[in-house]
Amino acid sequence: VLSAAERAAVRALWTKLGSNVGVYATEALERTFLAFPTTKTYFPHLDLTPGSAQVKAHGQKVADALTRAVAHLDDLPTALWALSDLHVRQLRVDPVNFKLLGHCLLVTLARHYPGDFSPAMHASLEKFLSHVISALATSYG
Ligand code: ZNH
Repeated sequence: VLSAAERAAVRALWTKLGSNVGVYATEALERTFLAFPTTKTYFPHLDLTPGSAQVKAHGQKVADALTRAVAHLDDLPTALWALSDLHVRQLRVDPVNFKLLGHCLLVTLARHYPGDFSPAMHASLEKFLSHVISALATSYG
């Protein structure tokens, strides 16, 4: 569970991100595909070249899911249940991949918000992302 201070830090950063969450989620996806090429195997039907409109559209979906998670810090498993079911049963994503995307999200945010990225903010985001990841992996049982 995130402490009150950790929640406040995540919410504050999200407020600052505003409408740019999709931009950073897209950068995180591009970094994931480049740094961890095996992740690309889940998207054979998409154009994954840098600047691809399809990656941008997918980045926006991931961003919207993360924003929903920030709005439901008290009950991530419920908020992300349907998405977990989709990833586990239909998409069959190996959960190790969630950590790779989470890592690239952190790198992306640290790069764009260096002034906000105190050790406490870093720790808060690590905790938030690990909770999102375990909520997404819930359906693996
Ligand atoms: Zn995922 C899809 C989110 C991770 C793979 N995703 C998706 C979506 C969303 C998401 C929202 C959409 C859905 C619908 O449409 O309904 N993801 C997410 C998140 C995360 C993720 C939040 C974390 C954080 N994924 C992931 C990973 C992978 C994936 C890691 C691998 C690698 N997804 C996926 C796929 C899909 C998705 C394959 C489908 C796409 C299309 O479009 O086809």
